[in-house]
Amino acid sequence: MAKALITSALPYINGTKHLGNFAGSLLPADIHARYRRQIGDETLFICATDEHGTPAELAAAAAGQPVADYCREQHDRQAEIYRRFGLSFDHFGRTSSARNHARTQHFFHALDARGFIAERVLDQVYSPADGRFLPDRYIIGTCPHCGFAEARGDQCESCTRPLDPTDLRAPRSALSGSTVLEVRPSRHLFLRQSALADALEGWLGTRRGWPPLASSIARKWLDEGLQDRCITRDLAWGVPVPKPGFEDKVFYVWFDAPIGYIAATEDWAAEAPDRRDWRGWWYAAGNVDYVQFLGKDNVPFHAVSFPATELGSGEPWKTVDVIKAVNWLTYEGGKFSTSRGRGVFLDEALDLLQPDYWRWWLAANAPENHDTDFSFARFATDVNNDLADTFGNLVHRVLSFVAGRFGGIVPAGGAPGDREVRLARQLDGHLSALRSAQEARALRKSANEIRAIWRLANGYLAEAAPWTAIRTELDASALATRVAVNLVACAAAVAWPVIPGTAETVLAAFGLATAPPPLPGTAGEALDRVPGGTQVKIPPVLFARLDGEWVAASRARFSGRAPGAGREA
Ligand code: B3M
Ligand code: ZN
Repeated sequence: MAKALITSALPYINGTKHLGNFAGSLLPADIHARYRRQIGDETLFICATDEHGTPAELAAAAAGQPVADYCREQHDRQAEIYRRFGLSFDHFGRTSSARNHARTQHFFHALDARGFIAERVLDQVYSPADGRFLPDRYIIGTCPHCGFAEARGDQCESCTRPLDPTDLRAPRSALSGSTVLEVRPSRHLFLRQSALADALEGWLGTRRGWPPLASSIARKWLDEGLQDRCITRDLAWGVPVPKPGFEDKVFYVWFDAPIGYIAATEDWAAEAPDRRDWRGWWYAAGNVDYVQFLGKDNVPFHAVSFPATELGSGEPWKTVDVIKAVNWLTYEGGKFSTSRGRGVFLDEALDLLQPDYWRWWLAANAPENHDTDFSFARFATDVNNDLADTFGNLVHRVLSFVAGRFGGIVPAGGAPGDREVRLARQLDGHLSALRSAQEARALRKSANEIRAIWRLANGYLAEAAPWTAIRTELDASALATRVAVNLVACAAAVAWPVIPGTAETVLAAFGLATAPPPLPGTAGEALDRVPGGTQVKIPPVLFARLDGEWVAASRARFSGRAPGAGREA
């Protein structure tokens, strides 16, 4: 039996995430983790909030809170939202944890001891009024391109052009507003990635099964020649650099964040005595299949920088086997924007509809091969077709028929004939196609096969028409009803990784409440799960239809606010 280690990119701490963040890593990772549990693999699904760096400091300052308090509060808020969305983390940790500090410093020492750390002096902007160096985005001024007065030293939010702090006109400190800024030298530490290029090249050559999006980005970085990377920052909030002369510096957030995958596993292990073996997942770990889920902008850090940290340590750390990367989800023809409040944020999504509506749509339309646009109109059409008319209607028709005509007891009797043989053959085909799609972490294909099974069930029901047969041939009606009931159970079990809450409600109607529900291997198995004599309940309506009015109202509600008037962070 394989061990499946699954991580989602760590959501940054500064505020509630939007549907785009959810579709990019959290949801695909959860679906895969659920699938692996469903087929019986020993599965560990790890995530955490990514808490260090400048944006956390800035967001805390904007909220008027000490950064540690801000992060604790935001972590709890995100954890609650992910719980409500049904994300089945084994552990949802924090990169600010003591174990991540220790693990990050450990990697640094190991890299330093092997000569992969170099010291260099950089010129940086210093603010005497603030008594500190200012990172690029702590410097605000007028954009030389578009005249936007609130442009940040790394990028202009209005025209989106990347900037250097020295490009800004009338620059000032984002903290104190002081316009007295100096350039001063500051000592920093670099990870000598250039010296690890051959090791990385060899390592990448042994990876298999990456989607082209991930492997092409990784290749491009290696082919362009690896640059040494500055891994320290002049900030107060972060992992302290354990080296004399660097007491006032912390590690760069992208150095400690991926190490957080390991440290969050250590935190998980510390929670219960039967989990002490975190090393079995991460250190000299044989037989572990490690898959990372992330958006395309995070690929370089996972395909190059983090492996450089791991390989450079000289220790047998588990490196990623497959990076599943996806493109962007866009919103009504444009970008989601956290700062402008454009798009649907996860707390708002849950206020509108229960999570399985979102989970289904975002999986069935996953931005795998290209960017994908979310629009309320498309969302409503798909929800109505797939969830309300195909799945919801199937469940309701079958179960209310059992209640109305058989007193809520699945009827026995009747022998399978040609129609059932044909059904079983088609169901076998879809079950094995679904497995291959799930094995390949192909979200759209998996959703297509799930939908195909729902349609197959509806087709069988329409053809076998137990409500007609019941007038003349009771046995035929009993058979068709029992087969249809089993198709409903199968329809729910195959959909469980994507719409877990709804699937569990349906399975509970037959008293099949075990989570995870096993994935039927064959049609024979699937059609034999609910025997005659089983008592069934009718679940409440599973999915409501969304009408044009709902679409118009939702679109208006989420069209965004003016820049600056955004939600916190
Ligand atoms: N926090 C994702 C982001 O904010 C970043 C992922 C870290 S994964 C180690 O873009
Ligand atoms: Zn501009």
